[in-house]
Amino acid sequence: MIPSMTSSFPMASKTFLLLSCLTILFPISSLSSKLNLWPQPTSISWPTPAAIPLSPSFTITPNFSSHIYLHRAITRYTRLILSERHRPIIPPVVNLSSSSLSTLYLSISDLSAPLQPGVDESYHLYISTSGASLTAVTPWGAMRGLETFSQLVWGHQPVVPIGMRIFDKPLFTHRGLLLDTSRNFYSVRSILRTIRAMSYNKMNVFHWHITDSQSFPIVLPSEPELAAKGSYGSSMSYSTRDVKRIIQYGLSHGVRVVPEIDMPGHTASWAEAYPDIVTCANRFWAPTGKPALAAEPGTGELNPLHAKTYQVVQNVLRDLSTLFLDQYLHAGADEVNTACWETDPAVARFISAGGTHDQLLEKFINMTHPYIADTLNRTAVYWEDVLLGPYVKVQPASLPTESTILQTWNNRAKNTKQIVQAGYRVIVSSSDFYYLDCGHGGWVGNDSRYDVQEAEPSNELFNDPGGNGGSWCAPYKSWQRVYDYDILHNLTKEEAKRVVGGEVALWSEQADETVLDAKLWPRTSAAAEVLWSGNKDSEGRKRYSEATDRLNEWRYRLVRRGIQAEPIQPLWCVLHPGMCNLEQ
Ligand code: CP6
Repeated sequence: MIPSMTSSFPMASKTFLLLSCLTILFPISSLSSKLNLWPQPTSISWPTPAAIPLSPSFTITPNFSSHIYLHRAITRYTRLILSERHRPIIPPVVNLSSSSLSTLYLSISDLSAPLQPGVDESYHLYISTSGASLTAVTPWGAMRGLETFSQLVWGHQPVVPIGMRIFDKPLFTHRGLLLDTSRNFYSVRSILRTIRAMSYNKMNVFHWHITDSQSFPIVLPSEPELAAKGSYGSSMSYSTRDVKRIIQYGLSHGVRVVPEIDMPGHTASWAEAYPDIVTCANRFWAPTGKPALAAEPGTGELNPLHAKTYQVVQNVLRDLSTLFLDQYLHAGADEVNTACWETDPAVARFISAGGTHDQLLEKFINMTHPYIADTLNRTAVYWEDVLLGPYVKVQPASLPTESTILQTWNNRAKNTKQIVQAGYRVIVSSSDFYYLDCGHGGWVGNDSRYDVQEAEPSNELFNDPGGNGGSWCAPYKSWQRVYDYDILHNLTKEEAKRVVGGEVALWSEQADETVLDAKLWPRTSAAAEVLWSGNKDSEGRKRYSEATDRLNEWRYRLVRRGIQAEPIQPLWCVLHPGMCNLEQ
């Protein structure tokens, strides 16, 4: 499973020679005492750079007898630690102790803490000549500490730093990644790999945007027709067994799986099984003169005035809460397109009799939110649109603050502030910084640089039929842009307390598993660090320059761990340390 390091790092031996020379040329202090970790821990001390060989019989010894998920993590990390043989780009120069380290003692005070929002993920790691110890409050904190320990081991004959102490805990409790499995299908294998990569980066929420207008790829026991007719085929849908496997794998990696079934918009795929409850299904609904919401082929929306809609929706939500264990249940509610609703005669009559679009959404939310919150006992997560509009929105009274979390994605100046001031907790996933699918190019209607000779479309929406590429959310979000983003900007300390964290997103109109790893990594690592320990050094300066080298090394480690992360620099930079980093 773990490719040999030479395949991903072909010049390794040459590098080693070169670096050995460099340590002679440069003052030892600037080269010697740094080990690159990602994400950077909150606090780390290593007063005298010294190391100890790792015993080939190294084991991780817990102070408790059984925890199914933590034991899986222990087995996994023991194997990784003994086999990885990481070669730092700048190898630390250390005094090597003659004894060896054979045990990492692991102790946990609250073994029964469930993996849930806000669970304690802190850990304390101390490595000395007399032994190594990892202390955590919960198994999930222990998993974070095991990851850190694995990153501290280096060398062909593996060694570990001694005299090192790390206290670490996350800045934000919600460090997520959204994957859209509706526009294009992703195999279970690629989802598991993504969860594994998330755990390397100490991320803890896999937001699974399961369904959308284009396909309905989850088999639900009470509504099997939705997937039977609405998926891309039986080989492209997730069975109950698949779902359980993904959730169990998440638990073994300290990653919660939050399901999203988007509704009432983004539901054309439901019409394959239930044409009568979906309006304007399978139309490319892009009304001229209006910003077109959800304007993709396969637009479609649940009809809020049809009683059967709520039977189906309740079955779907109930099945979802039975399958998924997490406290959060995401019910979408983004981009409701009023023109699509109005294609239905009953809706048109309601509007011409003086009813409003807001009332239609309110009816839908009032019929579903209490079901999620009171009957199923879940915290409902919705996209910000449901409260802020701009086209359709509900009154705050329909969204109790204690059972609702809102997720931002538009970049209106004050959206996050408005939401927290209204008393809601918020997850930030600004499309200007955190949307990883963006930047494919595509034709941009009135930009002459992209002019084509004939039939230039007048409406830019038609320039990229099918997707969000092109002008929608360009440019490509570089890792630096992701890293730079401050999700708390403009908030007071009090307001900031309601920000539970952030999520990067891979919408998949123009992505599938052939490009998955390179689209996610290492850009998601940039967000992972910001959400774990921030983007500033101890003096409050943004750590761009330092982070560049550290992320470069981290990317090589990800590749060697089987994650096809894209390069951030030419290999030349690895062979010429310091040359690619202007601030060094
Ligand atoms: N699908 C769904 C999408 C988007 C959203 N919801 C989206 C909108 C604009 C951009 C990128 C993605 N493709 N269901 C918005 C939350 Cl730029």
